Amino acid sequence: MPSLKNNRFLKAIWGEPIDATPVWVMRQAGRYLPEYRASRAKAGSFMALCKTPELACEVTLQPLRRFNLDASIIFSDILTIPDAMGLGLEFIEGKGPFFTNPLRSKEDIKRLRVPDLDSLKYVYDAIRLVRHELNGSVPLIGFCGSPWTLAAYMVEGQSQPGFPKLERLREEDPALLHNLLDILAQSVCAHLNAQIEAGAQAVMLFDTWGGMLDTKNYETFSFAYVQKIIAGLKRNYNDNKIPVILFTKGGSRWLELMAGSGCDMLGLDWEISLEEARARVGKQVALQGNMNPACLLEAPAAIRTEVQRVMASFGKGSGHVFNLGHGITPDVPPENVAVLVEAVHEFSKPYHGE
Ligand code: 1CP
Repeated sequence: MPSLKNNRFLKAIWGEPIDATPVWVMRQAGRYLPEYRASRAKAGSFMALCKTPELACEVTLQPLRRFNLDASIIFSDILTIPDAMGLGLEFIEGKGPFFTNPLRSKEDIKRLRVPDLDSLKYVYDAIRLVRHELNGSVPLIGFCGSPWTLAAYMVEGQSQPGFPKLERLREEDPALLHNLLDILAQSVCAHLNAQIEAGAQAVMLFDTWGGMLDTKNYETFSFAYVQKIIAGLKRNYNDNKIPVILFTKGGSRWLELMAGSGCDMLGLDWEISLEEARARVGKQVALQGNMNPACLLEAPAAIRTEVQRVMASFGKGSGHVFNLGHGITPDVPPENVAVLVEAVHEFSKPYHGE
């Protein structure tokens, strides 16, 4: 294992003894932090923030300066891959991501190629900078979207409830969709491996929209590609074991299947209790999650109670990384994140040791 001053996160994934449960927060660098909003304003746009390694490094470190977090995650976005494929990513205030050149025809899909990794060099440069700045304090997580989730945005052009254009493509031309998913799986695998080479000490796959599928279609259109990606990752790099985290929003129906994907930890939303998840797969993989992000809008006492409930649900021993069940929302007061992080460390002590 790498020599880190705080190694709780990696130890928890490998099921090794720890003194307290590690915690980080999905989207921990984001709009709920005033210093993030200032950096974004300075950059001029979300994409400029992503593509300027010094600024991406700065916003990655912002939550770590405020809170006693046990892991960092590189500031970037899952949609940088489609941007590198030529789809032209933009973010509209209040509307979210959209592509100026979405996939509108068979030819658009047939023309796609695995992007030259040079066009994503800004991500690797940011990772190298963050590793330097962290100086071994906590590990750095790299990430990507799953092929299914990336395809959803690329076909739709933007976020759209139910992703109707993607669903139509899946029903009318599944072979063409498989072409797209295959190119994306190769791209995701290459991008994650390049992040590992640049210094990412764990990698996480976000399958935010996998849960919209039924079981058969999930296996065919999402899981099959996730499995291929995991099989192609550099799991041993420079004598370090690089753990893989798989997060599928709405995926608790498929815990056993996902635990067999080759991943080392499953990220869970709050649909399922950690107790049930641990009973179903606990020996095979570690678990990450799963407090409802809405709890962070409540009073400190309520947050502390909920932290205790989530921790009691997992129970004693290593193998749990505390997190939210989905990203933190922009309306959360930053002080509440401090309450969460301190509560996890404080209340988890009795769950570890003799
Ligand atoms: O306006 C802003 O400043 C942009 C808000 C924002 C942020 C802070 C976006 C736009 N992306 C990000 C960063 C980001 N995105 C991270 C950074 C690391 C961290 O601190 O955790 C990560 C891991 C992501 C991943 C991401 N982007 C996902 C998967 C995770 C999830 O939340 O489900 C998805 C689906 C996206 C797409 C995306 N990018 C941004 C938004 C608002 C969205 C979601 C759009 C939608 O609702 O469909």
